[in-house]
Amino acid sequence: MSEESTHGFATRAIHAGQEPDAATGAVVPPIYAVSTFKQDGVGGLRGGYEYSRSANPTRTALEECLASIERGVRGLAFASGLAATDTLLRTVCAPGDHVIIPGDAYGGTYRLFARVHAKWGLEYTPVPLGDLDAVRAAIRPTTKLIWCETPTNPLLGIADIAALAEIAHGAGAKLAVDNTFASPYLQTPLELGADIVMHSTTKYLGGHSDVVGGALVVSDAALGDELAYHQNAIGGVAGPFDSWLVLRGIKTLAVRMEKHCSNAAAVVDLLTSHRNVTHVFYPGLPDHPGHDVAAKQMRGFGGMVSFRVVGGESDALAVCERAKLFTLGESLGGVESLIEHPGRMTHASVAGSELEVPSDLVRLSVGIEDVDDLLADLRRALG
Ligand code: P1T
Repeated sequence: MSEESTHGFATRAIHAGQEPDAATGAVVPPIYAVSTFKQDGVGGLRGGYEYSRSANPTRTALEECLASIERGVRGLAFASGLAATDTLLRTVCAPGDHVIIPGDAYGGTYRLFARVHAKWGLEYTPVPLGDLDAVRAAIRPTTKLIWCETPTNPLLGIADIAALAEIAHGAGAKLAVDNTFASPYLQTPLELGADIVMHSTTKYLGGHSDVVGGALVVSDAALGDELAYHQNAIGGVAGPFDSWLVLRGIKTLAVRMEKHCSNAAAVVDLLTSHRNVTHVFYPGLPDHPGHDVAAKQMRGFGGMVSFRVVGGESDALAVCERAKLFTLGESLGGVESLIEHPGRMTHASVAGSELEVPSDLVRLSVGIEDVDDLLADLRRALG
């Protein structure tokens, strides 16, 4: 075991892949804003770099850090979360194959399966992944992948990663986990038996709402090579500036997640006792159906909270519009708190599908501001 792999999470987040620059001693990896690298004679590469779609030193630093914090052997950084998912699907699936997808998931992920890959012959079945019998029943001889999001976006559903890995492997399939909501600080799916972890690094890993990016991390080197081949062949790579921003964000992930979790717990306390709120979705609540599994596989319950309001869709929209400190906007996982209406915003693309979300639902990304200010803003918004 390398010295680095025995280090704690925060140490790896700050140092993995980030030795001081050999030439200058720069403590932070420089932004290599360059497309091509001088060769010392044909094929004479210095340090393996040839062309920045194939590899770029700033991206390599991020990819090594991602592998370390997710406890994998290979990390790959993409231009967005959806670019990462697309590359994964094109690597492990072919026309005629079948994928099990969650009954609740990010709308754009569903759209990628239903409107893009379905056209190319990839079949999919939405299944509530908390129901393991339903997952077993949905397996077909052609099932190549179980695609899992836990916690789910936006209903904070929980799936048992270890149990799903066992089902997938028993069927000769792979388990991929979208770990965006939890972040590797709270959950490391590869250690629970998953084959692939995917991130929208736009969210907690970047952490400051200033970059769009994606990642894949795997525990099997051969699968890592296949994904890297497709990453280069398809081309949806993270650029050097974006890689640098995500790498900088990761350095503070541990302290940010602690505050996201404690602020979210206070917000959940307020919401559960508020007369205008009919239901609160948060895996930290003891009566959440996935609470025990979440407590087993997560090291905290995260900063995402959803709730339903008494007055239906019009009230949900009004709450979103009255909030001030909670900024009305899509995305999540940044230091600033966000509020949104999934039915009309992030999940508009699942309207009319099995994944449709309730119209009276409001989703919060609880940021790391002073909690009293957040609670006052929510009280005012709820009326
Ligand atoms: O936006 P992008 O970086 O391509 O990532 C897509 C994605 C994948 N998985 C999850 C769980 C996500 O939440 C997202 C993006 N989600 C939003 C933009 C949102 O507001 O929910």
